[in-house]
Amino acid sequence: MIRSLMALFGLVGALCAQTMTLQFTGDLNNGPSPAYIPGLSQSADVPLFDPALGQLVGVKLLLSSSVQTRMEFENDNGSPVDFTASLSGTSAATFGTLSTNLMFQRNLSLTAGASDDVGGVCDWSGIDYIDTGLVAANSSASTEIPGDGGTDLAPYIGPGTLPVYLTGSHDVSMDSHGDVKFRTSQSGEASTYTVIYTYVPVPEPSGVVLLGLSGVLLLARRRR
Ligand SMILES: [Ca+2]
Repeated sequence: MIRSLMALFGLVGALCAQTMTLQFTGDLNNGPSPAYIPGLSQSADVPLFDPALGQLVGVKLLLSSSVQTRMEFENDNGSPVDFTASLSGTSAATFGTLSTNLMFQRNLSLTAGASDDVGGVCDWSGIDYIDTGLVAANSSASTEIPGDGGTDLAPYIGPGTLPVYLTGSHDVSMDSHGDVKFRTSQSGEASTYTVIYTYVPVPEPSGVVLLGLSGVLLLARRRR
C-alpha cells in the first residue's frame, strides 16, 4: 500500500515538475559567421511560444558578442615612444520586455621605434611601425523572466513572431602622442542571440494512461 502510494506520488511529481526547453538562436550579421559589421543594428524574428505545447514558465535571452579591429601605428618622432592603444565597444539585445547590455575594453601597451622615414614620408613599415593584427574583445550576458506563467509572460505567447533587436558599436583610441599616426581596418561587431522558452508540457497520452492505471491499481489494493 505504502509502496503504491509512493509510486503514485512519484509519478505525479514527475509529470508535474518536469519542464522542457525550446531554443532559438541566430547570428545577426550580413555575412559568413562571424561577420564583423561597424555599427551593428539588426533584428530577427523569433517564433512566439506555442501554447499548445504547454504552460510557459520562463523566458531567457542570451547575448554573446565580440568586437574586433586591426590597428597600425607609425612613429614620426626621432625618438622611440611608449603608448597605450584601446579597443572599446558596446553591444545590446532586446526581446520583448527583456534587454541586456555588454561593454568591451581591451588595452594594448605598445612601443614604436624611432622614425626611419625619409623626408618625413610615412611609409607604414620599419622599426617605427606596429601592426597589431586582429585584436578582439569578447563578452556574453543573459537576462530572464523566471515567471509563474502570469501576465509578464503574455507577450511571448501566441502565434506569430517577436523581433529580437541587436545593436553594437566600437571605438579605437590611443593616449595622446601627436607624433604617432594610426589607422584601423577589419573593424566591427558581431553578435549571437539565443532565446530559451522553459515550459511545463501538457501530459502526453501515455503519461495520462499510466497515471490512470496507477490510480486504478491503488483503488484495487485499497478495496482488498
Ligand atoms: Ca617607417
